[in-house]
Amino acid sequence: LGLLGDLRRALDAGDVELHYQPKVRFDGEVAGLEALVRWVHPERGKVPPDEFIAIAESSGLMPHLTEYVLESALAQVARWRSQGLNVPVAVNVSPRDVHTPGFAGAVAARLARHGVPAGALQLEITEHVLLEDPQRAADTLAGLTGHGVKMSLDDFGTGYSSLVHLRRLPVSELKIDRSFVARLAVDTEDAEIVRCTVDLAHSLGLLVVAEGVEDDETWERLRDLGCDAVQGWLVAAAMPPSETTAWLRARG
Ligand code: G
Ligand code: G
Ligand code: NA
Ligand code: MN
Repeated sequence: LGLLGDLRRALDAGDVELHYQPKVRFDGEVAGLEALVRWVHPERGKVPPDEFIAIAESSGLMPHLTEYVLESALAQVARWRSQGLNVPVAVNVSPRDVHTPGFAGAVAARLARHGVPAGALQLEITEHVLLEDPQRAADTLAGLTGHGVKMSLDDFGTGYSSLVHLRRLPVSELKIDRSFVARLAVDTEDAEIVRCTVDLAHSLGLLVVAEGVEDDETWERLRDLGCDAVQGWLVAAAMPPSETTAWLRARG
């Protein structure tokens, strides 16, 4: 399996990059940035993240990939902070990470090493963290929130028995999966699902971010439904660090 070896080498060589996609509030304020990993293979060109993340998951390389992403994202956050750009960054973590012993402490140590306050880091998890060992996952998540790291529940609505999970997970934000957002303006059932999700999240004290917002009409519907922030190509696609810096500066 050539791709796994190549990914391992790319991580060792620092050849995997992070791009950043903004989450913005309806008043235009930047709520944060999501770090999204990008790998350009020397021969194959761009490898879709879904593809190499699946490989990392199944091969046991995932903890290493996550360490790499956290390291790279925190170095970037520290750089931005030193330039007066105090924007929180969200990193996607996999169920495997949450089940790695010592994960919460390792994240806290990494924050300290970069001089980044915990409040500047958010971790995006999915409901899948509860599939394997819910108690271990709950302990790790409690450890992370205890350190001041904010948790966000990604891809909401695509898992199973979502309400039970929502009650059990110490998250402060819920991201509505883009499969519900994409056709919001034309599909009344999707619109109802989003309305109920926003209301449910708010009744539990969570912020709601809608993913995959591509047009003005969807933006307006989400604003009217009381959603807190949006992410999507309408605002910006994921950008390399230098472009993100320029984007942040242009926003004032
Ligand atoms: O831009 P997009 O193609 O980046 O992302 C595809 C999928 O890969 C999404 O499900 C996204 O959450 C996931 N993903 C992107 N970056 C990372 C990462 O650094 N770690 C993990 N675990 N998943 C990521
Ligand atoms: O699973 P996760 O939610 O982290 O996945 C984010 C994925 O969604 C990434 O692949 C990212 O590039 C993609 N994405 C971000 N904004 C949009 C958008 O407006 N439209 C579409 N189709 N995809 C988007
Ligand atoms: Na995500
Ligand atoms: Mn998502």
